[in-house]
Amino acid sequence: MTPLSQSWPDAFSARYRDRGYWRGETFPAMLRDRAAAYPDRIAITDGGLRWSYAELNDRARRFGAGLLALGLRPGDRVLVQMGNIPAFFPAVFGIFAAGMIPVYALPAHRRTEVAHLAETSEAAAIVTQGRIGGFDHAGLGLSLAVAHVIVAGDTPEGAIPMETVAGDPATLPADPDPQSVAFLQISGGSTGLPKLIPRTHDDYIYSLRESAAICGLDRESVFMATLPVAHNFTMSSPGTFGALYAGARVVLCPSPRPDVAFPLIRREGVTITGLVPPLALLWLDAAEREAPGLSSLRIVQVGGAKFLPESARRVEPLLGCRLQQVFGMAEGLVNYTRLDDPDVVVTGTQGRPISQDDEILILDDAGNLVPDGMPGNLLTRGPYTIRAYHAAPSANARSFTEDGFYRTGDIVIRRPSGHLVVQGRANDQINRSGEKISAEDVEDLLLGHPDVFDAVVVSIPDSRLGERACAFIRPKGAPPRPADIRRYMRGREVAAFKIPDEIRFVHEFATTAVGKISRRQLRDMLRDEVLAEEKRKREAMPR
Ligand code: OOB
Repeated sequence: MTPLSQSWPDAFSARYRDRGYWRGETFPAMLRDRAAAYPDRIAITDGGLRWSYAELNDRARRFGAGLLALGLRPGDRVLVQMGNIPAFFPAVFGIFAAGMIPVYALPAHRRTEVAHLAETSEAAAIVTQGRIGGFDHAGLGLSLAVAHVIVAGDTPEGAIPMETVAGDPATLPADPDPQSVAFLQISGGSTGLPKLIPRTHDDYIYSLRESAAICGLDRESVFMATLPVAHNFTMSSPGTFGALYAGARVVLCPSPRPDVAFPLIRREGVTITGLVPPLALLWLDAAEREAPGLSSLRIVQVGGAKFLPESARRVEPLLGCRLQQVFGMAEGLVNYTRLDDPDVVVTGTQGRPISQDDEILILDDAGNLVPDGMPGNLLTRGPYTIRAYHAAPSANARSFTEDGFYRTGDIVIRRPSGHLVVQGRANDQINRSGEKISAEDVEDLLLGHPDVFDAVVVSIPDSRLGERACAFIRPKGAPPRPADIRRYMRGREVAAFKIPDEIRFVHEFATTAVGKISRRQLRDMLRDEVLAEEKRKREAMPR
Protein backbone atom coordinates (compact mmCIF):
# COMPACT_ATOMS: atom_id res chain seq x y z
CA MET A 1 0.00 0.00 0.00
CA THR A 2 1.33 3.45 -0.92
CA PRO A 3 1.83 5.26 2.41
CA LEU A 4 -0.28 8.36 3.06
CA SER A 5 1.30 11.56 4.21
CA GLN A 6 0.78 15.27 4.43
CA SER A 7 3.50 17.34 6.01
CA TRP A 8 4.60 20.91 6.42
CA PRO A 9 8.22 22.00 6.93
CA ASP A 10 9.19 21.92 10.64
CA ALA A 11 9.27 25.70 11.05
CA PHE A 12 5.69 25.93 9.77
CA SER A 13 4.41 23.07 11.92
CA ALA A 14 6.02 24.64 14.98
CA ARG A 15 4.39 27.97 14.21
CA TYR A 16 0.95 26.47 13.61
CA ARG A 17 1.21 24.62 16.94
CA ASP A 18 2.56 27.63 18.86
CA ARG A 19 -0.28 29.77 17.62
CA GLY A 20 -2.82 27.25 18.85
CA TYR A 21 -4.12 26.20 15.44
CA TRP A 22 -3.03 22.60 15.73
CA ARG A 23 -4.07 21.32 19.12
CA GLY A 24 -3.53 17.60 18.79
CA GLU A 25 -7.25 16.85 18.43
CA THR A 26 -8.37 13.80 16.43
CA PHE A 27 -11.73 12.70 15.01
CA PRO A 28 -12.24 9.61 17.20
CA ALA A 29 -11.48 11.69 20.30
CA MET A 30 -13.71 14.54 19.12
CA LEU A 31 -16.86 12.41 18.94
CA ARG A 32 -16.01 10.50 22.16
CA ASP A 33 -15.52 13.76 24.04
CA ARG A 34 -18.80 15.25 22.79
CA ALA A 35 -20.64 12.03 23.70
CA ALA A 36 -19.17 12.24 27.21
CA ALA A 37 -19.98 15.95 27.59
CA TYR A 38 -23.60 15.87 26.39
CA PRO A 39 -24.67 12.29 25.79
CA ASP A 40 -28.39 13.01 25.45
CA ARG A 41 -28.33 15.97 23.08
CA ILE A 42 -29.42 15.15 19.55
CA ALA A 43 -26.47 14.88 17.16
CA ILE A 44 -28.12 13.68 13.95
CA THR A 45 -31.64 13.67 12.60
CA ASP A 46 -33.31 13.29 9.22
CA GLY A 47 -36.51 14.73 10.60
CA GLY A 48 -37.74 11.31 11.72
CA LEU A 49 -34.97 9.28 13.30
CA ARG A 50 -32.94 11.02 16.06
CA TRP A 51 -29.55 9.88 17.33
CA SER A 52 -28.08 11.42 20.46
CA TYR A 53 -24.34 12.05 20.72
CA ALA A 54 -24.00 8.95 22.91
CA GLU A 55 -25.88 6.81 20.42
CA LEU A 56 -23.93 8.12 17.43
CA ASN A 57 -20.65 7.46 19.24
CA ASP A 58 -21.74 3.92 20.21
CA ARG A 59 -22.88 3.13 16.69
CA ALA A 60 -19.65 4.45 15.22
CA ARG A 61 -17.46 2.50 17.62
CA ARG A 62 -19.35 -0.74 17.12
CA PHE A 63 -19.20 -0.30 13.35
CA GLY A 64 -15.45 0.47 13.50
CA ALA A 65 -14.87 -2.66 15.59
CA GLY A 66 -16.97 -4.58 13.05
CA LEU A 67 -14.63 -3.47 10.27
CA LEU A 68 -11.71 -4.92 12.24
CA ALA A 69 -13.68 -8.13 12.74
CA LEU A 70 -14.09 -8.40 8.96
CA GLY A 71 -10.32 -8.54 8.72
CA LEU A 72 -9.67 -4.92 7.74
CA ARG A 73 -6.66 -3.31 9.42
CA PRO A 74 -5.89 0.18 10.75
CA GLY A 75 -4.49 2.21 7.86
CA ASP A 76 -6.81 0.56 5.31
CA ARG A 77 -8.69 2.87 2.98
CA VAL A 78 -12.49 2.64 2.89
CA LEU A 79 -14.45 4.29 0.12
CA VAL A 80 -17.71 5.92 1.23
CA GLN A 81 -20.43 6.75 -1.29
CA MET A 82 -23.62 7.80 0.46
CA GLY A 83 -26.28 10.44 0.17
CA ASN A 84 -27.65 12.60 2.97
CA ILE A 85 -28.65 9.76 5.28
CA PRO A 86 -27.87 9.29 9.00
CA ALA A 87 -25.80 6.13 8.34
CA PHE A 88 -23.08 8.30 6.76
CA PHE A 89 -22.00 9.44 10.24
CA PRO A 90 -21.52 6.12 12.06
CA ALA A 91 -19.84 4.90 8.86
CA VAL A 92 -17.28 7.71 8.69
CA PHE A 93 -16.71 8.04 12.45
CA GLY A 94 -16.51 4.24 12.70
CA ILE A 95 -13.81 4.21 10.03
CA PHE A 96 -11.97 6.91 12.02
CA ALA A 97 -12.36 4.95 15.26
CA ALA A 98 -10.84 1.86 13.60
CA GLY A 99 -7.80 3.91 12.52
CA MET A 100 -8.85 3.55 8.89
CA ILE A 101 -9.08 6.23 6.21
CA PRO A 102 -12.39 7.25 4.59
CA VAL A 103 -12.22 8.20 0.90
CA TYR A 104 -15.19 10.36 -0.07
CA ALA A 105 -17.05 9.83 -3.34
CA LEU A 106 -20.05 11.97 -4.31
CA PRO A 107 -23.49 10.44 -5.03
CA ALA A 108 -23.28 11.79 -8.61
CA HIS A 109 -20.16 9.73 -9.29
CA ARG A 110 -20.57 6.69 -11.49
CA ARG A 111 -18.40 3.69 -12.23
CA THR A 112 -15.65 5.63 -14.00
CA GLU A 113 -15.05 8.01 -11.10
CA VAL A 114 -15.67 5.53 -8.28
CA ALA A 115 -13.41 2.86 -9.81
CA HIS A 116 -10.70 5.50 -10.24
CA LEU A 117 -11.01 6.53 -6.58
CA ALA A 118 -10.98 2.91 -5.40
CA GLU A 119 -7.91 2.17 -7.47
CA THR A 120 -5.85 5.28 -6.63
CA SER A 121 -6.64 5.00 -2.93
CA GLU A 122 -6.16 1.19 -2.96
CA ALA A 123 -9.49 0.86 -1.14
CA ALA A 124 -10.11 -2.41 0.70
CA ALA A 125 -13.84 -1.80 1.17
CA ILE A 126 -16.72 0.43 0.17
CA VAL A 127 -19.58 1.59 2.36
CA THR A 128 -22.54 2.62 0.24
CA GLN A 129 -26.34 2.58 0.16
CA GLY A 130 -28.85 0.71 -1.96
CA ARG A 131 -30.11 3.47 -4.18
CA ILE A 132 -29.75 7.21 -4.41
CA GLY A 133 -32.23 8.86 -6.78
CA GLY A 134 -32.99 5.60 -8.56
CA PHE A 135 -29.37 4.66 -9.27
CA ASP A 136 -28.17 1.29 -7.97
CA HIS A 137 -25.13 2.22 -5.88
CA ALA A 138 -24.93 -1.16 -4.19
CA GLY A 139 -24.65 -2.76 -7.64
CA LEU A 140 -21.92 -0.30 -8.53
CA GLY A 141 -20.09 -1.22 -5.31
CA LEU A 142 -20.29 -4.92 -6.17
CA SER A 143 -18.78 -4.31 -9.61
CA LEU A 144 -15.62 -2.79 -8.08
CA ALA A 145 -12.43 -4.62 -7.25
CA VAL A 146 -12.77 -4.16 -3.49
CA ALA A 147 -12.80 -6.97 -0.94
CA HIS A 148 -15.87 -5.86 1.07
CA VAL A 149 -19.05 -4.10 -0.04
CA ILE A 150 -21.05 -2.81 2.93
CA VAL A 151 -24.52 -1.43 2.27
CA ALA A 152 -26.84 0.69 4.41
CA GLY A 153 -30.48 -0.26 3.80
CA ASP A 154 -31.56 -2.79 1.14
CA THR A 155 -28.59 -5.06 0.57
CA PRO A 156 -28.19 -7.21 -2.53
CA GLU A 157 -26.72 -10.69 -2.49
CA GLY A 158 -22.94 -10.65 -2.15
CA ALA A 159 -22.88 -7.43 -0.10
CA ILE A 160 -22.78 -7.06 3.68
CA PRO A 161 -25.67 -5.28 5.45
CA MET A 162 -24.21 -2.36 7.41
CA GLU A 163 -26.12 -3.25 10.60
CA THR A 164 -24.37 -6.63 10.74
CA VAL A 165 -20.94 -4.98 10.78
CA ALA A 166 -20.56 -4.70 14.53
CA GLY A 167 -17.82 -5.60 16.95
CA ASP A 168 -16.55 -5.06 20.47
CA PRO A 169 -15.30 -1.45 20.88
CA ALA A 170 -12.59 -2.81 23.23
CA THR A 171 -10.81 -4.06 20.09
CA LEU A 172 -10.44 -0.52 18.66
CA PRO A 173 -6.91 0.84 18.38
CA ALA A 174 -5.53 3.83 20.30
CA ASP A 175 -6.28 7.28 18.85
CA PRO A 176 -4.26 8.14 15.73
CA ASP A 177 -1.41 10.64 15.57
CA PRO A 178 -3.03 14.07 15.08
CA GLN A 179 -0.49 14.77 12.35
CA SER A 180 -1.46 11.67 10.40
CA VAL A 181 -3.82 11.66 7.41
CA ALA A 182 -7.45 11.40 8.59
CA PHE A 183 -9.15 10.96 5.21
CA LEU A 184 -8.89 11.54 1.46
CA GLN A 185 -11.07 14.26 -0.05
CA ILE A 186 -11.33 14.65 -3.80
CA SER A 187 -10.24 17.56 -5.95
CA GLY A 188 -12.37 19.33 -8.54
CA GLY A 189 -9.29 19.62 -10.72
CA SER A 190 -8.86 20.85 -14.25
CA THR A 191 -7.09 17.83 -15.70
CA GLY A 192 -8.40 14.30 -15.90
CA LEU A 193 -10.10 12.39 -13.10
CA PRO A 194 -10.20 13.63 -9.49
CA LYS A 195 -6.99 13.68 -7.46
CA LEU A 196 -6.91 12.59 -3.83
CA ILE A 197 -6.40 15.19 -1.12
CA PRO A 198 -4.91 13.87 2.13
CA ARG A 199 -6.06 16.01 5.09
CA THR A 200 -4.70 15.55 8.61
CA HIS A 201 -6.72 15.49 11.87
CA ASP A 202 -4.91 18.61 13.13
CA ASP A 203 -5.30 20.71 10.00
CA TYR A 204 -8.91 19.82 9.25
CA ILE A 205 -10.11 20.17 12.83
CA TYR A 206 -8.50 23.60 12.95
CA SER A 207 -10.42 24.68 9.84
CA LEU A 208 -13.78 23.43 11.08
CA ARG A 209 -13.30 24.68 14.67
CA GLU A 210 -12.49 28.16 13.38
CA SER A 211 -15.32 28.00 10.80
CA ALA A 212 -17.77 27.14 13.57
CA ALA A 213 -16.51 30.16 15.54
CA ILE A 214 -16.82 32.49 12.53
CA CYS A 215 -20.44 31.34 12.05
CA GLY A 216 -21.21 31.63 15.76
CA LEU A 217 -22.15 27.94 16.13
CA ASP A 218 -22.92 26.66 19.62
CA ARG A 219 -24.90 23.83 21.18
CA GLU A 220 -28.17 25.58 20.37
CA SER A 221 -27.36 25.78 16.64
CA VAL A 222 -29.06 23.53 14.10
CA PHE A 223 -27.07 22.97 10.90
CA MET A 224 -28.91 21.53 7.90
CA ALA A 225 -26.91 19.62 5.29
CA THR A 226 -28.69 20.59 2.08
CA LEU A 227 -25.82 19.90 -0.34
CA PRO A 228 -24.23 16.42 -0.48
CA VAL A 229 -22.71 15.48 2.91
CA ALA A 230 -19.45 14.21 1.41
CA HIS A 231 -18.57 17.57 -0.16
CA ASN A 232 -15.98 19.62 1.67
CA PHE A 233 -18.30 22.65 1.94
CA THR A 234 -21.03 20.61 3.67
CA MET A 235 -18.51 18.77 5.82
CA SER A 236 -16.34 21.51 7.23
CA SER A 237 -17.36 25.06 6.37
CA PRO A 238 -18.51 24.74 9.17
CA GLY A 239 -20.67 21.93 7.90
CA THR A 240 -21.74 18.80 9.70
CA PHE A 241 -18.33 18.24 11.30
CA GLY A 242 -18.15 21.84 12.52
CA ALA A 243 -21.65 21.42 13.96
CA LEU A 244 -20.68 18.19 15.75
CA TYR A 245 -17.53 19.91 17.03
CA ALA A 246 -19.74 22.63 18.53
CA GLY A 247 -22.20 20.10 20.02
CA ALA A 248 -24.94 21.39 17.71
CA ARG A 249 -27.60 19.36 15.92
CA VAL A 250 -27.21 18.16 12.31
CA VAL A 251 -30.33 17.86 10.15
CA LEU A 252 -30.02 15.88 6.93
CA CYS A 253 -32.06 17.20 4.04
CA PRO A 254 -32.89 14.48 1.50
CA SER A 255 -33.46 16.96 -1.36
CA PRO A 256 -32.52 20.60 -1.76
CA ARG A 257 -35.86 21.49 -3.37
CA PRO A 258 -37.68 24.29 -1.55
CA ASP A 259 -40.81 22.14 -1.07
CA VAL A 260 -38.69 19.61 0.87
CA ALA A 261 -36.14 21.94 2.51
CA PHE A 262 -38.44 24.73 3.74
CA PRO A 263 -40.80 22.50 5.77
CA LEU A 264 -37.77 20.70 7.28
CA ILE A 265 -36.23 24.05 8.30
CA ARG A 266 -39.49 25.05 9.97
CA ARG A 267 -39.99 21.69 11.69
CA GLU A 268 -36.43 21.33 13.00
CA GLY A 269 -35.74 25.00 13.76
CA VAL A 270 -32.72 25.06 11.43
CA THR A 271 -30.43 28.05 12.08
CA ILE A 272 -27.83 27.68 9.32
CA THR A 273 -27.39 25.92 5.98
CA GLY A 274 -25.22 26.15 2.86
CA LEU A 275 -26.20 26.31 -0.82
CA VAL A 276 -24.61 26.61 -4.26
CA PRO A 277 -25.74 29.65 -6.30
CA PRO A 278 -28.27 27.88 -8.60
CA LEU A 279 -30.02 26.43 -5.54
CA ALA A 280 -29.99 29.79 -3.82
CA LEU A 281 -31.78 31.19 -6.90
CA LEU A 282 -34.36 28.41 -6.68
CA TRP A 283 -34.96 29.18 -3.00
CA LEU A 284 -35.20 32.92 -3.71
CA ASP A 285 -37.76 32.39 -6.48
CA ALA A 286 -39.83 30.12 -4.24
CA ALA A 287 -39.67 32.69 -1.43
CA GLU A 288 -40.78 35.40 -3.83
CA ARG A 289 -43.88 33.41 -4.76
CA GLU A 290 -44.82 32.69 -1.16
CA ALA A 291 -43.29 33.98 2.10
CA PRO A 292 -41.36 30.95 3.36
CA GLY A 293 -41.67 31.70 7.10
CA LEU A 294 -38.18 30.48 7.96
CA SER A 295 -38.06 32.34 11.26
CA SER A 296 -35.39 30.12 12.87
CA LEU A 297 -32.92 30.60 10.00
CA ARG A 298 -30.07 32.99 10.87
CA ILE A 299 -27.48 32.31 8.15
CA VAL A 300 -27.66 31.09 4.57
CA GLN A 301 -24.23 30.42 3.18
CA VAL A 302 -23.67 30.47 -0.56
CA GLY A 303 -20.49 29.09 -2.11
CA GLY A 304 -18.90 26.60 -4.49
CA ALA A 305 -19.31 28.95 -7.44
CA LYS A 306 -19.62 32.67 -7.98
CA PHE A 307 -22.76 34.29 -6.53
CA LEU A 308 -23.52 37.51 -8.37
CA PRO A 309 -24.23 40.68 -6.36
CA GLU A 310 -27.72 41.11 -7.94
CA SER A 311 -28.74 37.72 -6.56
CA ALA A 312 -26.83 38.18 -3.31
CA ARG A 313 -28.82 41.33 -2.53
CA ARG A 314 -32.10 39.34 -2.67
CA VAL A 315 -31.15 36.88 0.09
CA GLU A 316 -31.74 38.89 3.25
CA PRO A 317 -35.08 40.47 2.21
CA LEU A 318 -36.54 37.24 0.83
CA LEU A 319 -35.21 34.57 3.20
CA GLY A 320 -35.11 36.84 6.24
CA CYS A 321 -31.60 35.88 7.36
CA ARG A 322 -27.98 36.92 6.97
CA LEU A 323 -26.12 35.92 3.79
CA GLN A 324 -22.61 34.57 4.12
CA GLN A 325 -20.51 34.01 1.01
CA VAL A 326 -18.04 31.11 1.15
CA PHE A 327 -15.18 30.67 -1.28
CA GLY A 328 -13.31 27.49 -0.48
CA MET A 329 -11.56 24.49 -1.93
CA ALA A 330 -11.10 20.90 -0.78
CA GLU A 331 -7.33 21.51 -0.89
CA GLY A 332 -7.69 23.86 2.08
CA LEU A 333 -8.17 27.64 1.99
CA VAL A 334 -11.67 28.82 2.88
CA ASN A 335 -12.84 32.45 2.81
CA TYR A 336 -15.95 33.78 4.51
CA THR A 337 -17.72 37.09 4.59
CA ARG A 338 -18.12 37.80 8.31
CA LEU A 339 -21.52 38.22 9.89
CA ASP A 340 -20.69 41.82 10.86
CA ASP A 341 -19.19 42.82 7.51
CA PRO A 342 -20.98 45.76 5.85
CA ASP A 343 -23.74 44.68 3.43
CA VAL A 344 -21.80 45.78 0.34
CA VAL A 345 -18.96 43.48 1.37
CA VAL A 346 -21.32 40.56 2.02
CA THR A 347 -23.02 40.93 -1.36
CA GLY A 348 -20.00 42.02 -3.38
CA THR A 349 -17.12 39.80 -2.24
CA GLN A 350 -16.42 36.12 -1.62
CA GLY A 351 -14.99 36.76 1.83
CA ARG A 352 -11.60 36.71 3.47
CA PRO A 353 -9.51 33.79 4.76
CA ILE A 354 -10.17 31.94 8.01
CA SER A 355 -6.66 32.33 9.40
CA GLN A 356 -4.16 35.11 10.02
CA ASP A 357 -1.65 32.58 8.75
CA ASP A 358 -3.38 31.94 5.43
CA GLU A 359 -0.81 33.45 3.11
CA ILE A 360 -2.32 34.88 -0.07
CA LEU A 361 -0.35 35.70 -3.22
CA ILE A 362 -1.95 37.28 -6.27
CA LEU A 363 0.38 37.02 -9.24
CA ASP A 364 0.31 37.93 -12.91
CA ASP A 365 1.13 35.24 -15.50
CA ALA A 366 4.83 36.10 -15.28
CA GLY A 367 4.77 35.46 -11.53
CA ASN A 368 4.92 39.09 -10.36
CA LEU A 369 2.75 40.37 -7.52
CA VAL A 370 -0.21 42.42 -8.72
CA PRO A 371 -1.46 45.38 -6.67
CA ASP A 372 -4.76 45.25 -4.73
CA GLY A 373 -7.71 45.86 -7.01
CA MET A 374 -6.12 44.13 -10.03
CA PRO A 375 -7.00 40.58 -11.06
CA GLY A 376 -4.37 37.88 -10.80
CA ASN A 377 -3.74 34.19 -10.10
CA LEU A 378 -4.47 33.17 -6.51
CA LEU A 379 -1.79 31.13 -4.72
CA THR A 380 -1.99 30.20 -1.06
CA ARG A 381 -0.35 28.29 1.75
CA GLY A 382 -1.30 28.00 5.39
CA PRO A 383 -2.20 25.86 8.40
CA TYR A 384 -4.93 23.85 6.65
CA THR A 385 -3.88 23.97 2.98
CA ILE A 386 -2.21 20.84 1.65
CA ARG A 387 1.33 20.76 0.34
CA ALA A 388 0.79 17.75 -1.96
CA TYR A 389 -1.84 15.45 -3.49
CA HIS A 390 -1.65 11.72 -2.85
CA ALA A 391 0.59 9.77 -5.25
CA ALA A 392 0.48 12.37 -8.04
CA PRO A 393 4.02 13.59 -8.77
CA SER A 394 3.23 15.40 -12.00
CA ALA A 395 0.09 17.09 -10.63
CA ASN A 396 2.12 18.10 -7.58
CA ALA A 397 4.83 19.66 -9.75
CA ARG A 398 2.16 21.68 -11.60
CA SER A 399 -0.02 22.62 -8.63
CA PHE A 400 2.54 23.63 -5.99
CA THR A 401 5.43 26.08 -6.06
CA GLU A 402 8.85 25.11 -4.70
CA ASP A 403 8.09 26.99 -1.50
CA GLY A 404 4.82 25.18 -0.95
CA PHE A 405 2.17 27.56 -2.29
CA TYR A 406 -0.90 25.88 -3.84
CA ARG A 407 -1.83 27.28 -7.25
CA THR A 408 -5.61 27.46 -6.93
CA GLY A 409 -6.29 28.13 -10.64
CA ASP A 410 -8.66 30.92 -9.57
CA ILE A 411 -8.37 34.50 -10.80
CA VAL A 412 -9.22 36.91 -8.00
CA ILE A 413 -9.03 40.56 -7.00
CA ARG A 414 -8.03 41.48 -3.44
CA ARG A 415 -9.67 44.47 -1.80
CA PRO A 416 -7.57 46.52 0.65
CA SER A 417 -9.67 44.97 3.46
CA GLY A 418 -8.33 41.54 2.47
CA HIS A 419 -11.66 40.41 0.98
CA LEU A 420 -11.38 38.48 -2.29
CA VAL A 421 -13.58 38.84 -5.36
CA VAL A 422 -13.48 35.80 -7.65
CA GLN A 423 -13.20 36.69 -11.33
CA GLY A 424 -12.96 33.29 -12.97
CA ARG A 425 -10.59 30.40 -13.68
CA ALA A 426 -7.16 30.48 -15.27
CA ASN A 427 -7.47 26.95 -16.58
CA ASP A 428 -10.00 24.82 -18.37
CA GLN A 429 -12.36 23.89 -15.61
CA ILE A 430 -16.09 24.27 -15.95
CA ASN A 431 -17.92 25.17 -12.74
CA ARG A 432 -21.42 23.89 -13.46
CA SER A 433 -23.62 24.66 -10.43
CA GLY A 434 -20.60 24.13 -8.19
CA GLU A 435 -19.78 20.74 -9.79
CA LYS A 436 -16.25 20.98 -11.19
CA ILE A 437 -15.72 19.50 -14.67
CA SER A 438 -12.35 19.17 -16.34
CA ALA A 439 -12.58 20.06 -20.06
CA GLU A 440 -9.73 17.65 -20.73
CA ASP A 441 -11.51 14.77 -19.00
CA VAL A 442 -14.66 15.24 -21.11
CA GLU A 443 -12.64 15.67 -24.32
CA ASP A 444 -10.89 12.37 -23.56
CA LEU A 445 -14.23 10.64 -23.13
CA LEU A 446 -15.60 12.09 -26.38
CA LEU A 447 -12.50 10.98 -28.28
CA GLY A 448 -13.42 7.41 -27.37
CA HIS A 449 -16.57 7.61 -29.54
CA PRO A 450 -15.99 5.81 -32.86
CA ASP A 451 -17.36 8.71 -34.96
CA VAL A 452 -15.43 11.47 -33.20
CA PHE A 453 -12.23 12.70 -34.81
CA ASP A 454 -11.53 15.53 -32.36
CA ALA A 455 -13.39 17.34 -29.59
CA VAL A 456 -13.00 20.59 -27.69
CA VAL A 457 -15.03 21.40 -24.57
CA VAL A 458 -15.53 24.97 -23.33
CA SER A 459 -17.40 26.69 -20.51
CA ILE A 460 -20.12 29.18 -21.45
CA PRO A 461 -21.60 31.62 -18.92
CA ASP A 462 -25.14 30.52 -18.07
CA SER A 463 -27.74 32.47 -16.12
CA ARG A 464 -29.12 29.35 -14.41
CA LEU A 465 -26.08 27.09 -13.95
CA GLY A 466 -23.36 29.75 -13.66
CA GLU A 467 -21.49 27.95 -16.41
CA ARG A 468 -22.50 25.23 -18.84
CA ALA A 469 -20.36 22.90 -20.93
CA CYS A 470 -20.41 23.15 -24.70
CA ALA A 471 -18.66 20.44 -26.76
CA PHE A 472 -17.44 21.13 -30.27
CA ILE A 473 -17.01 17.89 -32.14
CA ARG A 474 -15.22 17.30 -35.42
CA PRO A 475 -16.70 14.02 -36.70
CA LYS A 476 -14.79 11.46 -38.75
CA GLY A 477 -17.52 11.36 -41.39
CA ALA A 478 -21.22 12.18 -41.20
CA PRO A 479 -21.89 13.75 -37.80
CA PRO A 480 -23.63 11.46 -35.26
CA ARG A 481 -26.68 12.89 -33.48
CA PRO A 482 -26.14 14.73 -30.17
CA ALA A 483 -28.41 12.12 -28.55
CA ASP A 484 -26.01 9.37 -29.71
CA ILE A 485 -23.11 11.19 -28.07
CA ARG A 486 -25.07 11.56 -24.82
CA ARG A 487 -26.09 7.90 -24.86
CA TYR A 488 -22.48 6.92 -25.49
CA MET A 489 -21.32 8.95 -22.47
CA ARG A 490 -23.94 7.42 -20.23
CA GLY A 491 -22.77 4.03 -21.44
CA ARG A 492 -19.25 4.91 -20.32
CA GLU A 493 -20.73 5.25 -16.81
CA VAL A 494 -19.54 8.74 -15.96
CA ALA A 495 -21.17 11.28 -13.64
CA ALA A 496 -24.15 12.84 -15.45
CA PHE A 497 -22.86 16.37 -14.82
CA LYS A 498 -20.00 15.63 -17.23
CA ILE A 499 -22.34 15.13 -20.20
CA PRO A 500 -22.11 18.38 -22.20
CA ASP A 501 -25.17 20.63 -22.06
CA GLU A 502 -24.67 21.58 -25.67
CA ILE A 503 -23.09 19.65 -28.54
CA ARG A 504 -22.08 21.31 -31.81
CA PHE A 505 -20.50 19.74 -34.87
CA VAL A 506 -17.82 21.53 -36.88
CA HIS A 507 -15.93 20.68 -40.09
CA GLU A 508 -12.55 21.66 -38.72
CA PHE A 509 -10.85 23.54 -35.94
CA ALA A 510 -8.95 26.76 -36.57
CA THR A 511 -5.18 26.60 -36.96
CA THR A 512 -2.52 29.29 -37.12
CA ALA A 513 -0.23 29.99 -40.06
CA VAL A 514 2.16 27.25 -38.97
CA GLY A 515 -0.78 24.89 -38.66
CA LYS A 516 -0.68 24.61 -34.88
CA ILE A 517 -2.75 25.98 -32.09
CA SER A 518 -2.80 25.15 -28.40
CA ARG A 519 -5.94 23.58 -27.01
CA ARG A 520 -6.16 26.52 -24.64
CA GLN A 521 -6.25 28.99 -27.58
CA LEU A 522 -8.74 26.84 -29.41
CA ARG A 523 -11.06 26.72 -26.38
CA ASP A 524 -10.81 30.51 -26.05
CA MET A 525 -11.66 31.03 -29.73
CA LEU A 526 -14.62 28.68 -29.67
CA ARG A 527 -15.95 30.25 -26.46
CA ASP A 528 -15.64 33.70 -28.06
CA GLU A 529 -17.61 32.47 -31.08
CA VAL A 530 -20.48 31.26 -28.89
CA LEU A 531 -20.47 34.49 -26.89
CA ALA A 532 -20.52 36.60 -30.08
CA GLU A 533 -23.36 34.52 -31.46
CA GLU A 534 -25.38 34.89 -28.24
CA LYS A 535 -24.79 38.64 -28.33
CA ARG A 536 -25.98 38.85 -31.96
CA LYS A 537 -29.11 36.90 -31.05
CA ARG A 538 -29.84 39.13 -28.07
CA GLU A 539 -29.42 42.24 -30.16
CA ALA A 540 -31.65 40.86 -32.93
CA MET A 541 -34.48 40.23 -30.45
CA PRO A 542 -37.34 42.73 -30.78
CA ARG A 543 -37.52 44.93 -27.71
C1 OOB B 1 -15.63 24.08 -2.96
O1 OOB B 1 -14.61 23.19 -3.11
P1 OOB B 1 -14.18 22.44 -4.45
O2 OOB B 1 -12.89 21.77 -4.12
O3 OOB B 1 -15.31 21.62 -4.96
O4 OOB B 1 -13.95 23.56 -5.55
C2 OOB B 1 -13.03 24.62 -5.35
C3 OOB B 1 -13.19 25.65 -6.45
C4 OOB B 1 -12.42 26.93 -6.19
O5 OOB B 1 -11.07 26.80 -6.56
C5 OOB B 1 -13.20 27.88 -7.07
O6 OOB B 1 -12.83 27.72 -8.41
C6 OOB B 1 -14.62 27.43 -6.93
O7 OOB B 1 -14.55 26.07 -6.54
N1 OOB B 1 -15.35 28.17 -5.89
C7 OOB B 1 -15.88 29.42 -6.06
C8 OOB B 1 -16.52 29.73 -4.83
N2 OOB B 1 -16.35 28.70 -3.98
C9 OOB B 1 -15.64 27.75 -4.65
N3 OOB B 1 -15.85 30.26 -7.10
C10 OOB B 1 -16.48 31.46 -6.94
N4 OOB B 1 -17.11 31.83 -5.81
C11 OOB B 1 -17.17 31.02 -4.73
N5 OOB B 1 -17.81 31.40 -3.59
O8 OOB B 1 -16.33 24.44 -3.89
C12 OOB B 1 -15.83 24.61 -1.58
C13 OOB B 1 -15.10 24.08 -0.52
C14 OOB B 1 -15.30 24.58 0.77
C15 OOB B 1 -16.21 25.60 0.97
C16 OOB B 1 -16.93 26.12 -0.09
C17 OOB B 1 -16.74 25.63 -1.37
